[in-house]
Amino acid sequence: VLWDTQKSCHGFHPALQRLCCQSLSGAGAPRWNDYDTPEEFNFASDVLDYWTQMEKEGKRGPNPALWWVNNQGDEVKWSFREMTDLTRRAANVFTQTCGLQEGDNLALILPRVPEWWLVIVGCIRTGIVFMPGTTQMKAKDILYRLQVSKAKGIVTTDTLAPEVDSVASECPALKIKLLVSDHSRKGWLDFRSLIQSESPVHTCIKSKTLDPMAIFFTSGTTGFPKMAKHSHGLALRSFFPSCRKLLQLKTSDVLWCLSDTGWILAVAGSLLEPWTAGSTVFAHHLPQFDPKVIVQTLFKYPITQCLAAPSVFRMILQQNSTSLRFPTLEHCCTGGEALLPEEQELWRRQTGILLYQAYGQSETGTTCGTLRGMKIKPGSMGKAIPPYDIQIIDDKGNILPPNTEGNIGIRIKPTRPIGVFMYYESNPVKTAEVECGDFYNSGDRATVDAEGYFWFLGRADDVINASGYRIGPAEVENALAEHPAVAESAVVSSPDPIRGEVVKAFIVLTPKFLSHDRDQLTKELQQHVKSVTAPYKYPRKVEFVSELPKTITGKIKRSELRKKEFGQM
Ligand code: BCO
Repeated sequence: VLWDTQKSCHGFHPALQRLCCQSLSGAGAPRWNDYDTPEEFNFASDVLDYWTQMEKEGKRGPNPALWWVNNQGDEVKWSFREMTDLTRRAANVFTQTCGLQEGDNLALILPRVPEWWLVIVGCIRTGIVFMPGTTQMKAKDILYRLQVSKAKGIVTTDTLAPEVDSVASECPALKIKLLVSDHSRKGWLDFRSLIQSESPVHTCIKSKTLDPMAIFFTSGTTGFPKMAKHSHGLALRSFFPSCRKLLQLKTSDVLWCLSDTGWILAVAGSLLEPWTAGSTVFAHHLPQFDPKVIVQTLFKYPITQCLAAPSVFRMILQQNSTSLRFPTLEHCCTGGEALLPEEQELWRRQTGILLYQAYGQSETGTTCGTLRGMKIKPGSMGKAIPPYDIQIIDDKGNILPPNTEGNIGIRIKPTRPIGVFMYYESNPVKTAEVECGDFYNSGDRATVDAEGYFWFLGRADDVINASGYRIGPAEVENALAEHPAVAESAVVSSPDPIRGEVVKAFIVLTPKFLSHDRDQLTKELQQHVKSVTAPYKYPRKVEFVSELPKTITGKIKRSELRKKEFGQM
């Protein structure tokens, strides 16, 4: 069932109206085709404003579109009508006040504050390409992003505004700085007061489905993060019946997605998926992650669905809470890193709720999953979600038989499916590198069984997946290299019972530091990495070595170190 509270497709452009009507025309009638792509699609006008219309017509219940709380007792509840009003104002702030235009890039570095939703939908209304980033970023990370994307604008809070100001002179394209704060700051526009004063009248652009909508930065083995550019098709994909089967959200559902606001999982789980279904998005703004507060929140609020990385569920289980029988929670879904069968079983025993796995990347959104109600095979990330054709491929793009280890490939030829990224912005070389025959090569290793269930094995390259964060070793090695104690370093993944994997640094010390206390030095180097780059990348394990394993050409053999960590040597 596409909509659960009504049977009208009123408000959609003709292409979608046709598709919706097909899906609603009763049993036996052709279902909405996962493979049919309307030429035009815009999430703001076709989805958000649709629910506003439903609210006006009394065809949607009184539950809010956004329910936001923080740990100081503040609460925001916005209906879809208010979301439409506020996001139209945001659109006017961007185009009228700031002079930004369709196709311009806007960096969005906000914690979980209500304005995060206003900025994203405001961008979608205007065709401005939003680029979310984690608030853990430091000046250097921000500088890189602003320079490589030639962003015309940035939206952030007063915590990060000084970091932005410290690098802004090196970013000639940056014209607009918008501050989300109760205070003002010189050189910055006050987003909150502009929202109040701007007009709520705005005409949404008629975006083509394949026009650009967002850029997500994603780490690789070498160099700095790449810019995976997505079209409006990413939002349309949440609309596909196949995709909606993953969570099977209803308008009465309250979905809490705990992913950091810098990642694609947050855009999908805290915005696209729930609002496509007309559900309530729940958000709790915590300055620091605290599993105790997560448990209290699941008891206190009528949350029906929860979406988070496996590390979050592990940390909740570690709490030794007297009870994890949450009164309203019905469905849990996890993705972003591997999950062990015993963890899934423990969650079921403690909560009485199954933990469903999904799989995706910044390049692809959710591509694979155990759909709600589908048989769970513990440890498996489920089956391909149409229209994605996922196969296990070799390095030439040949499809491998079941139960054979290979790369996870998503078919992109002859047709690139909706939802897969367009390309790495300004990087045709990297874009070409991930094309492998008819497939996009994810770089993740897995097998598929005879029933089509996928089993994740690990990365094919040196990328580290620590508690759901994708970390490039070079990013950490570069940060370490800035410290005078480090002659050279090699950064690899290491197993961890809570975070799945953590960053481990093998360090060769400079002669001056050889006699220093190792524990003290470890702490100092960890603190150093936290201070020069986003702290989630810091090496939680450090080992001092006299030399690093190298090839005859002098290249560090990270794979050798990694294998040792995982007991494979
Ligand atoms: O553990 P430590 O205390 O030593 O260090 C932590 C933080 O305390 C610290 N930190 C954070 N902000 C800081 C700071 N230090 C200095 N200044 C700041 N501003 O740095 C360390 C950060 O590590 P963390 O974020 O992993 O730690 P935390 O707080 O324990 O959080 C745990 C998780 C599980 C909540 C967190 O790791 C997380 O959110 N993981 C999930 C990430 C995610 O959403 N991934 C999905 C990506 S999208 C995708 O995969 C595609 C799927 C379709």
